[in-house]
Amino acid sequence: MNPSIKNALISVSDKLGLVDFARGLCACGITVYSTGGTRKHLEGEGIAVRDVSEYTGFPEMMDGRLKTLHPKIFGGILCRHDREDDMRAIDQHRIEAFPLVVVNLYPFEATIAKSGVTMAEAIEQIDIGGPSLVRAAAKNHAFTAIASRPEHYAEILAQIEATGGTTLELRQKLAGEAFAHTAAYDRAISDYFESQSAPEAFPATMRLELKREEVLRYGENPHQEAAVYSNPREVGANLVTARQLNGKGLSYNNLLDLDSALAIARGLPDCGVSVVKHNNPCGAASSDNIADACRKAMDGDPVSAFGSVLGFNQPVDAAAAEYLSTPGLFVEAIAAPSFSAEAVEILTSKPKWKANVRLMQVGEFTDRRPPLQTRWIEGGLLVQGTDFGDDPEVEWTVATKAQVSPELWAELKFAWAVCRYVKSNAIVLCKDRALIGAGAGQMSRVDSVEIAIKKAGERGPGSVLASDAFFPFPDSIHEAAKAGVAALIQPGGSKRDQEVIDACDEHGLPMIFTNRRHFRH
Ligand code: 93A
Repeated sequence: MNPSIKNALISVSDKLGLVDFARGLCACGITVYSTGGTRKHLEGEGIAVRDVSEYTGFPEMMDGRLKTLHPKIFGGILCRHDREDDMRAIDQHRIEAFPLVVVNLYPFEATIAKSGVTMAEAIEQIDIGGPSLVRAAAKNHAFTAIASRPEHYAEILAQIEATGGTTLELRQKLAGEAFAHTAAYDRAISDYFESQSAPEAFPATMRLELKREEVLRYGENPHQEAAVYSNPREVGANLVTARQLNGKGLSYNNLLDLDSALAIARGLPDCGVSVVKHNNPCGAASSDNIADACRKAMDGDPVSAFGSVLGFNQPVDAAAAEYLSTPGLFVEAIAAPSFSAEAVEILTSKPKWKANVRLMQVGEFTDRRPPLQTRWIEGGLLVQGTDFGDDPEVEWTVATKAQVSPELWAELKFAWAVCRYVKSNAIVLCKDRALIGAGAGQMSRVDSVEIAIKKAGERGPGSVLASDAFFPFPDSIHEAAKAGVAALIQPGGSKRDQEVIDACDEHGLPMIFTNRRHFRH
C-alpha cells in the first residue's frame, strides 16, 4: 500500500473522464494541484483545485514551456517515503508529497497528422515537463501511482475509495505502461524529425521496418525456409504488392526471376519482353508491337525458354497471349503492367500448364526505383545504390577507326540495355533488337564470349556484341570477328585497351566505349 494519499498532481491535455475522477479524489479528501488549463477546466466544473504556480512560487512562463519543472513538484514525486533523509528534505523545503500523479502529454502525433502544420508548430507540441513527471512518478512507483491514460482512472479511484491508497501491484503495472507511453511518444518525435530532413543515402544507423507478406513454401531449395516482406515505403510497380490474376503463389525463385524479368523489360525500348531463367535473360526483344516482341524474345533461346518467366514493359494483349499458346511453349509466370481481359482468358484456358501460370499485374511503371540494394553477408548488410537508369550516351565514344552507323548504334544500345542484367562476366550477342546469345557468370570473359557465340549459332554473323566490363585481352575480339560479329560495345578502361582497339581495327570492327561498367554479381 502506498502512503494514504493527501495530494494529487493533475496536468493533462486530454481531459476525457477527468472531471468525475477529480471529483472522486476530492470526495476522498485529496487535494488536487493542477497546471493552468487543467485547473481552469476543473474549476469550471466546480472542483476546488490548488494552482501549481501558487504552490511553487513560480509563474508559468514562456508560453507554458515552464509549468511544472520545479523541485517543489519533482521532490514531491521522487521522494522515498521510507527514507528519513528524503522525508526530512521535503519538510525542510516545504515540499508536498504527491503519491498520485495524473498526466497525459501534449498531442504531438495528432498535431503533425494535421495538414499544413509547420515545424515550429510541431515543436511547440513536444511535451517536456509532462514526460518528466510521468517518468519520475513511474521511477518512484514504490510510493507513487502514475495515471498516464484516462483508462487508468477507474481502477485507481476504486482502490483509493476502498483503502485510501493504491497497491504496489497496480503501481508497478502503471509504471510499465507509463514508460512504454513516453518511449512511444519520443519515437513519434524522432520519426517526425527524420521525415523532415532529406534522407541520407547511408545513415549512421538503419532501422528496417518491413512487413511480412507471406511465408513462402521454401527458399531457393526445398530445405531452405523463406518468406517475403514488403517495404511500406516502396511505391510504384513491384511484384510484392502486385495483383495476382492466376496461378499458385509465387515461389522464392519465381519472385527473384520475375523481379529481374521486369527490370530488363522496363529498360527495353518500345514494346519489350524479357525471358528469364535462373535470374539471367535467355531472351529479350523489342518491337513495335508486344506480340512480336514476345515471339522474338522466346526465339532467342527456345530450349532455355522452356519453364521460364517473362517480363513485359507493356500490357499483355490477346495477340501475345495467343502466341504463348503455341504448342510446345511453356512458361511458369508472367509479370506485366497489366493484362487485357482477353489475354487472361486465353492464358488461363487449356493446355494444362496454363491453369497454373502465374499472372502478376504490377501496375504502371514509375521512374522511381528502390534507392538502395541490399545483400546480407555474414555479420552485416551490404548496401548500395541500384544500378538503374539510362547511361548518358553523350559519354560514349567510338574507339576504333571503323565508325558506327545509326542502325548499328541502335543495335548496340539495345545490346547494352540487356547486358547489364546478365551475371558477370556477361557477354550478349543481339540482332534485330533481340538477344540471340548470352554468356553468363563465367570466371573468364573469353569463355562467356564463346558461350554467347555458341548460343547464337548460325545467327551470329551480322550481330552486335556487348560486354558488361572491359576486355582484359584481345582474345575475345578475335573470337567475335571469327563468328561474324559486326560491332562491339563495352565500358573500356583496361590497361590493354590499345591492344583491344588494335584487334578491332585489324578486323575492321567498330567498337564503342561507354565509360560505365555494369557488373552484376
Ligand atoms: O510545456 S511543457 O513541456 N512544460 C512543463 O513544465 C509542463 N508541465 C506539464 N509541458 C508541461 N506539462 C504538460 O502540460 C502536461 O503534460 C499536460 O499535457 C499539459 C497540461 O497543461 P494545462 O494544464 O495548462 O492544460
